Amino acid sequence: MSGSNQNLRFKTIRDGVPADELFNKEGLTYNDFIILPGFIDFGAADVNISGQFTKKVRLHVPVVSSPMDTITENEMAKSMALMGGLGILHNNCSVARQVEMVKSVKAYRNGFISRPKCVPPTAPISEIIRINEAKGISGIIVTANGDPHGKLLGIVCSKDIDYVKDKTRQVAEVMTKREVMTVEKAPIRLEEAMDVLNRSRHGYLPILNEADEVVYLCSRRDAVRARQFPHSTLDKTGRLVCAAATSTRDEDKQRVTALAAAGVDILVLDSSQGNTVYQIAFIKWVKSTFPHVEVVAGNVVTQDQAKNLIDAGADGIRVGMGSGSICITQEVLACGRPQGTAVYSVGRYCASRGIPTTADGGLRTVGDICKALAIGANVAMLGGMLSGTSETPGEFFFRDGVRLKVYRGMGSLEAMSQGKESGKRYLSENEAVQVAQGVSGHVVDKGSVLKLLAYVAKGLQQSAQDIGEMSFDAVREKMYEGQVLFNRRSATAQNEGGVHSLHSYDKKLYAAKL
Ligand code: CPR
Repeated sequence: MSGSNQNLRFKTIRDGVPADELFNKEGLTYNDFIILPGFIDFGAADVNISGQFTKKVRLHVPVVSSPMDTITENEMAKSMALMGGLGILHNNCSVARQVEMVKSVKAYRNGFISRPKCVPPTAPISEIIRINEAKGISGIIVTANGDPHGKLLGIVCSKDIDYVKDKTRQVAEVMTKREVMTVEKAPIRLEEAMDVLNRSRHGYLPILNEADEVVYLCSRRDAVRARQFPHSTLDKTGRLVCAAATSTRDEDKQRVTALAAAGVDILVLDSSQGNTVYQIAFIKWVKSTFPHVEVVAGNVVTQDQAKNLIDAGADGIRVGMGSGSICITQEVLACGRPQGTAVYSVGRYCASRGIPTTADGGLRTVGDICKALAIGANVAMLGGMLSGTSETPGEFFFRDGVRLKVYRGMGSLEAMSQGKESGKRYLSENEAVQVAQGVSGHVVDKGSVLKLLAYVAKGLQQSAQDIGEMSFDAVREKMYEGQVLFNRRSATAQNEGGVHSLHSYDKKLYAAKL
């Protein structure tokens, strides 16, 4: 439809300014400008909002949760990846704790289980109970030699053994036999296998070779998750993609080695000023030691900073210094950059090098995310917007009848005193005087992040539609061509853009039937 309307889409009367004119004069942030609408000849549902986070990983919903200890632990990381975004596990904790979180994300949803738990037919029922309890697995396959890739004889599920009193009996006596099981032959695509499971009433689907030996196993639990969340961010084997933060000191090499062994896919180097010798050396070390692990480097706010990190091998660049809602960096250190200008400037440079950019910090509304994506970011990183959701770490509490949670900056004295990792982000972990770069505060209960992200995704679709493009990749392409135009907003225009002139009102952001 849109192809036939090219001349209607082309702006011949240019009554706004292109991005380079807007940002090259002064430091602006999201509230300072507005995007002018374009021509619509398609539905909002047709808009593809996906965005590249690293060279290899593309997100269906271009949003990641920040590696902060009040935002992203395993619960948040799972929910974000299920919804098609990504959560970055924070590192203000021991290596063991962060590894445990990575394992929990990677184990949450399996595609093909390549080494399924398995017993020989002579194993006693007590062995099944032991595996069930230790691994939380309800069905265990039985092969002739007890090898995960041996000839399939049957499967034992909890229901087969619940009522058997004598737990020394052999599994061969109680298993569901191969002849009555639903199986599929390899090769089969993951979606097909999940489809068979969704239609069958069985808990597991073994995929066999011609000799009836097990190649993979698929589980119903995973098929249900695949159906509920069709756009999840998955690795090649159908597991959730997992990203984790790290600092860049020598001792962090041990952390990274453990994270890589646990299956981490992406490392996010967490520093408020990433243009350092430490970070450059660390990127080179990770890329040569674990070439399959991608590295998002930062934070930076200038093209020159980004160049050094890209030259060192970064697969993605994180942009933002001093724009976070809990941040006092610009006040204390007088260093940073207004976030709109930072995103535009660094985004433009990174695009010329084929490296995706993440706009990190200062995003308060869906509109801010749209603006970040329209002026050069491929993905948005959220802290404050996700704070107070059920999936964030920490407990809710009541104050004056309001349900609240803690949200704090990683350079707040509270975060730095809890773990020395957070001090490293601000290069001050061993100092006698620690200078706070952020605060700790309280935010209201925002409900589940699953609903919030669905709302963000819908909002992004409608925004791109108003701009007149069917994807944010297209919005950026047109923005660089000067075909997306902007206006600077005066303080009164900003006021006009918000709710005004009412005696009182309720600000409800969305209604979600999920
Ligand atoms: P908001 O989404 O809350 O505006 O910003 C979150 C971002 O703020 C984080 O992703 C991180 O880059 C940054 N940040 C976190 N703690 C900070 C402190 Cl103490 N100081 C400055 N920036 C901070």
